[in-house]
Amino acid sequence: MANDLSPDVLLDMYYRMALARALDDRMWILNRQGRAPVVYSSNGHEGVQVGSAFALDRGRDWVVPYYRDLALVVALGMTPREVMLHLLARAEDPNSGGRQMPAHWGHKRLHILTTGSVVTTQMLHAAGLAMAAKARGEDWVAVAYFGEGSTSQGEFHEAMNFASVLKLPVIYVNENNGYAISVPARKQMAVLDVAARAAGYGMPGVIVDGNDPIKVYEVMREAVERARRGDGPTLIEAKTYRFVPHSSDDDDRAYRTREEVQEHKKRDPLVLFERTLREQGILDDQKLDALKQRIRAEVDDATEYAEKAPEPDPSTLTRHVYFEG
Ligand SMILES: Cc1ncc(C[n+]2csc(CCOP(=O)(O)OP(=O)(O)O)c2C)c(N)n1
Ligand SMILES: [Mg+2]
Repeated sequence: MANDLSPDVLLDMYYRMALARALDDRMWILNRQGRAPVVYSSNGHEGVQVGSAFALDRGRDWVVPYYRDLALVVALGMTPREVMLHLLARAEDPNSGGRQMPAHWGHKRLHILTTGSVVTTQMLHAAGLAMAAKARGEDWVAVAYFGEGSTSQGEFHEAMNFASVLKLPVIYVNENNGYAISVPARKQMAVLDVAARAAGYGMPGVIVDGNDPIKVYEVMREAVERARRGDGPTLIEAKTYRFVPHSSDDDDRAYRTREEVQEHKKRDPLVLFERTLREQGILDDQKLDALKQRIRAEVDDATEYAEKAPEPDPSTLTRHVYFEG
């Protein structure tokens, strides 16, 4: 399968993966300094998130992320300032005006549907969006992202079933990192692959190397085309790994060895992609240095901007909670 990605687009992909990693690193520092309440990372998942986003018509297709999806929202166009405004719950945060807890993404202009804390409900929300596209006769698609732990929950099965029965233009992207917080996948599912579950609903289930953004882009492209054609949903399982604890409140030493983490780091999507781009002559030391400097400046600017930004006015506390004539 050939991809149609130009060198500029490939560089942009790399930039967004690296930017998300740098934002994530900064968020952990802010948390450890007591300046940010909690962090949920995309660290390790950048390949699946950015690769799949680039196969979408960004800004037109609708995306329903989950808390792990920082690199995804960056790929969809969320700026570093917007990310930091959200982390620090500032009034100007486009995600929720500082109302939702960190990593509860949502951006009207970018067509990112607001995130709920109850995992897997986003799969039904995406099915609902896809029903709307179909009812209106419009050719945009909906996408939901979720972890493998979430596939043991009822909503996964309800969403998959009706998406398939109704042939909805929806793509389900599973980010399989092998753990639901401390629970390894083998303790909560009796099959090895999430993709195997697709057969039970009569839709294609595709396994892809989530650490390779190009491979993810290719399978996602095919799933998007299938959905736009009216041929129905696809389940994509991207095998990946998270390199950091579940959140800044978790200690992963309690359930996985350092050796295991180190072993997976050999397949860090950012490092692998850098190598690929160097081999193709798209990236060299000079370009990489310039990119790193640009990212550093953007992360610094975003941090400073968000820290100085005003908090929401307490008198607006109940906005969006109760009806306001
Ligand atoms: C219905 C529900 N049950 C439990 C939780 C608590 N919880 C938050 S994240 C999580 C683990 C989800 O794991 P997975 O789906 O594999 O995603 P990952 O974090 O590994 O990307 C759990 C149990 C929740 N938010 N909602
Ligand atoms: Mg998981």
